[in-house]
Amino acid sequence: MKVESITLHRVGMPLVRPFETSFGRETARDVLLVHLVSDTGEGWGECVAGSSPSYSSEYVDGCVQVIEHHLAPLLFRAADVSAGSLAALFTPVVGHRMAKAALEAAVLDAELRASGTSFARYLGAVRTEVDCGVSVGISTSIDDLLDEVQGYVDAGYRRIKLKIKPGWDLEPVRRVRERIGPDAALQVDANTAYSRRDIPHLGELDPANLLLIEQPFDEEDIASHVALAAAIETPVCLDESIVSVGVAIDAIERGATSIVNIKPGRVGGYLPAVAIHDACVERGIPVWCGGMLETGIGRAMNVALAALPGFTLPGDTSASDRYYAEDLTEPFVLVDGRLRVPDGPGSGVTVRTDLVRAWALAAPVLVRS
Ligand code: SMG
Ligand code: MG
Repeated sequence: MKVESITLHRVGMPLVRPFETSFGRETARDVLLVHLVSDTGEGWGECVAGSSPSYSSEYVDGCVQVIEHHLAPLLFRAADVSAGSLAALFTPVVGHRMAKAALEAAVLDAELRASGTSFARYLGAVRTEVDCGVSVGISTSIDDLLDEVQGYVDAGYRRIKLKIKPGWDLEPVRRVRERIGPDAALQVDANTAYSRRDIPHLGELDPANLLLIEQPFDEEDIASHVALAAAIETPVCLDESIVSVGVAIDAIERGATSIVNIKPGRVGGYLPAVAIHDACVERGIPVWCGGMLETGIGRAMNVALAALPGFTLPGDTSASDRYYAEDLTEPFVLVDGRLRVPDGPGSGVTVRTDLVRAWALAAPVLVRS
């Protein structure tokens, strides 16, 4: 395809309840959307970067800059753009994977809509619905946490993930385990809040019989994760550290991670995500699909990815109403703890441009060749 224009929309999505992690508290999702128009049609992509560089070094203002001034010009200059050609096309820009992933999603959506193919079919999905988990933020009290968890259990979620940080770990985990019973799937996510000297403390989570502990240490500190994995029974799962297939293979071969969280936005797109999936399957490493509070646009694509064969654990692919009273597309609804994989062309969902306009945080930025 020949890319004709890219419009960047910045939308403020009110959250149904605040979401708190070890690095901060969000009450709204400041989301960047990419609308791409080409000679064969149009496509939408969603950027997972946050409004500040706290989960990752990338953030929304930076993504707008790098897309407008560095990545979009590469797309306009190319005579023929396809999703498969983007890795090579984008090599002049180092890093900025979340910005690249947002463009890749829009290119893929346009390309697949034009050919009448769904994301699921294109990526290699083997399921028509996926098991869903839910990520539960740090709460104001253990009683409030137990109420929130009970609500998700009642809604049918097949796995609970608790956000933890120093001072909010052993006791909340013990109480939730007591509440949901010994067989319910439970895991924790520290978002890099601990350091190597906390290894004995994290070992005290072992009696909770968790599915995994996600990213306790700094994203660049693979060695401490190797030490942790050797010291505790709970499987260690990397999230922030896994930015490429090369890092994934390195972390697996060094014993830092025995399960991998795959987030397309963090690794530069759906094609790199599939490459990591394939590398994990080859090495017998289970994967699951992470979440970044996506609107229906990113959620549709994540659900398609989560239908690949190596995604054997429930992902953070919750229903729309986990975060949003109204979604930017038709809502994703949990049925028996699962979401249906969209099967229409492209992402298979329709963007509600009235809401994109109504919730705009800034004037759209139109970039053209
Ligand atoms: O989409 O349900 C979701 C979010 C799941 O916990 C979640 N994501 O580290 O895995 C993670 C966090 C990062 C999001 S904070 C912006
Ligand atoms: Mg995580």
